[in-house]
Amino acid sequence: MKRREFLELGGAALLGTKSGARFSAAWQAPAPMQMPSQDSASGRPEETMPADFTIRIAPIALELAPSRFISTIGYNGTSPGPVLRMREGKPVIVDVINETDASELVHWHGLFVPSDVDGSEEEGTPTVPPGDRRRYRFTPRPAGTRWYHSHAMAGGDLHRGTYTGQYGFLMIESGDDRGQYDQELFLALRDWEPFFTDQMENEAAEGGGPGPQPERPTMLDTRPNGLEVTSQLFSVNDKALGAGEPIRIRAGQRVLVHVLNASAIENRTIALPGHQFRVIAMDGNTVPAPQSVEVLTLGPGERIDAYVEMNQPGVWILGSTDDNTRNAGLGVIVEYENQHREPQWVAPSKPLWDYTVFGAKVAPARPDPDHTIDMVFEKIPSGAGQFNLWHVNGKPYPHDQEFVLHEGGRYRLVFRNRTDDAHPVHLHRHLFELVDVNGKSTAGLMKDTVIVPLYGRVAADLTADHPGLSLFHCHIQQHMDYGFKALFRYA
Ligand SMILES: [Cu+2]
Repeated sequence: MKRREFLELGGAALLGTKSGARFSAAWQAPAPMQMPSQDSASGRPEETMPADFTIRIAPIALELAPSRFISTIGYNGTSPGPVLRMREGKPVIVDVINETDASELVHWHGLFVPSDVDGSEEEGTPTVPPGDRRRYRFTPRPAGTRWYHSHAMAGGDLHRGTYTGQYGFLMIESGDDRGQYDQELFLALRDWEPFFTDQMENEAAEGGGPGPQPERPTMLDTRPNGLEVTSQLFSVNDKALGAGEPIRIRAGQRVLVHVLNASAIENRTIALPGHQFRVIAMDGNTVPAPQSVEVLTLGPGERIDAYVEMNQPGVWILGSTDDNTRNAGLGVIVEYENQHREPQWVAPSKPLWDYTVFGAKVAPARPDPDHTIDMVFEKIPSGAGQFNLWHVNGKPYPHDQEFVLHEGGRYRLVFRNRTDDAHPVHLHRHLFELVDVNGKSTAGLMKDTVIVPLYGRVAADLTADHPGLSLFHCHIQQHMDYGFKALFRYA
């Protein structure tokens, strides 16, 4: 779903002019505030119970670049919203206030929480009506880099759901996170002002390269393509490349970066010339074999935690490996102390991403799955002016009684992508363990979202240990809204 028809946005012009905006690493959780609630589960009068966190959903103007404001919806007046820090196992109360004119939902992505607070209407979570508020209580777990975001359907309205600025990092701390680093950075990759297009290009630039394509059909669907969504304006956090303050570092520092692809639209690959990322966790879960790599690829919804050893003094661009995307804003300047020169970009020599290099080197004694669940993804090209449709196993949502889990059972999910696009698929309320990626076996990589390469196949094992409805979907908003989702239920 790549489009190369970029407007002359003036990415180079964005470089060099610096506004006085803060770098966003200093976000803090909002101060608790008091408010009434209809909830009475605690046995205490709710009116006297302050919330631990309050999320106010309201329109904002975001200054992505000097004098370039976009209109969107944010959390607590900003986008990304505040970094929420919760303690694993310590119950929290979160008040969500909806000051928009449409129903909203806040999804806690990567958490094991009950369906009725997970933030998915499909699972039965009540929405927050316009002008109203709702109190959520849950026990945050597991520890790691999670995030929270709107789970509203957008359909043809590109000012809803994950197209807006409604998202933020949610850090769940285990209490023994003894990180050894000098700086901690939160980097969210974003696109803005999405629009419809019927122009398709191949995936190579964003990490969905050709590969073995085990699911490529012998007969390709040649019906005329329909509309999809793209963008020509990007940022890291709330600033386009060059528009915000640089990340300031000193030689010799070790920096912990938390990267989130908060896009509604596309997978991204980023690099920092002269440096490597030592990947220690994916989707917030420690990887068995940390490795140093030149690029990071993340589908919408995915997170990566990595250390960067700052040992190449200079001024660099940390940004998308795709020139058009980077020049249109997807990057941030990294400036070493006492270095004053034009920011440098150097294309990486090995821009390939492979989940399996972080897997266990010795295959563990993994219990065999009790059942295998095949999930075949297909695109229905809809022709001029219509939205493409998406099917799972030849059917639209919700698949009724097709995906039924028995508590305690072990399941192997086999994602078979018979489309010409790489899809970041997400399962709510569970983690799965990658078993096989396009024929490469692996172990020990626990994830909640995984990119299934174009015409590719990924297998992942799941223990059914979180009863309740669980939504499975592609994290590309338009794909989800037009059929690429399914409900898992428990028997
Ligand atoms: Cu998709």
